[in-house]
Amino acid sequence: MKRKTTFAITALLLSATSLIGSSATAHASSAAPDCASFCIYEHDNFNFWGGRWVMFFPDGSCRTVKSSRDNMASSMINGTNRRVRLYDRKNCAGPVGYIAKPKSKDKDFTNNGFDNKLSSIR
Ligand SMILES: [Ca+2]
Ligand SMILES: [Ca+2]
Repeated sequence: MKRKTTFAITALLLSATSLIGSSATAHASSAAPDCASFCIYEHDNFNFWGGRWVMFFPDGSCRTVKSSRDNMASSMINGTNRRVRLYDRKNCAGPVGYIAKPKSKDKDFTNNGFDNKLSSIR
């Protein structure tokens, strides 16, 4: 009985160690930044050279970017399972300017005609 318990604890410790090991490896090998929710970055390539950025938690309602971050976004990471719509105008008015697919990244909005335009998201 005692031997069984010892074995169980050892197995638990081993699995915990391998979990820590694998997550550390994943972190070290991922050079590109990530975003747990929906993030916009002032610069191309996800804020790689430093700059302003904003994280949103999209839930289907409209979020207007605050004025200090208005018309700023040049790249985005959508870490959510939602399709996020980006608008040039505040309060999600007017046409959708850009649609961010679930679990997608775009390192530059220029080729989408949407660089430095983002004012609200839904
Ligand atoms: Ca705008
Ligand atoms: Ca692009």
